[in-house]
Amino acid sequence: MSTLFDSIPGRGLPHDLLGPGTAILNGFALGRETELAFMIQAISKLAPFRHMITPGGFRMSVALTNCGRYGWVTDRTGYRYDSIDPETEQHWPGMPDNFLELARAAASTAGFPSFIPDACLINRYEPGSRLTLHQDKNERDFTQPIVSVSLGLPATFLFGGMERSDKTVRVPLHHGDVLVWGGPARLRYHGINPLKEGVHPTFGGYRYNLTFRAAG
Ligand code: MD6
Ligand code: FE
Repeated sequence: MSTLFDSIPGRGLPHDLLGPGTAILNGFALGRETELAFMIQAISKLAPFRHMITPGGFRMSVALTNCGRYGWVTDRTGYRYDSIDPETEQHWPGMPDNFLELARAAASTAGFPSFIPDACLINRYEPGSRLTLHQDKNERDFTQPIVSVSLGLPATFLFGGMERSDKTVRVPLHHGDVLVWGGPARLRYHGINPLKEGVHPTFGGYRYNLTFRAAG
């Protein structure tokens, strides 16, 4: 299918645009938004979106929930993966088949054919929400990539290096884009600039991000 973005330089170049171990699959999740929206809604009824507290005592501007065997959580004691939702004291909702299939297909396309995620962190951004530069390093096995699906409003992703102070490149992420990174890129710093106001036809005034990991 040809899209508006075919004519924009830099879009549609999946591999290594951001360096070794990364792939931007523009529009990879398009066509699945209705089922993805439905599942996010169903998950959030069992495990509501909430603003967690960082170890430093700050309330995150991003609201989050999880599905799968493990969920990423933060509180005053630190960041970790936990099979129990601290708010409901129940297991996280299971990972829907369509989530798993999407993540595996994207990983495979990017050169990681044996990815089996056991955790899916679901971030919800409202205008002004941001994610400061961080590394994803609470997972047990860094040979496994991370698959990140962007839905709803667009955002600017900041992609840095192995040190927090390294310079960053800005990567526009649109609805349906899937970012895969692993290998030499796995521990690069990254973040999301404050979300701009907008309205998306399926996701309204929000951006959702699904990040799939092999955590446990
Ligand atoms: C986001 N993503 O896109 C935040 N982490 O909302 C992440 O922090 C992230 O997109 C690791 C790998 C891919 C990501
Ligand atoms: Fe991250």
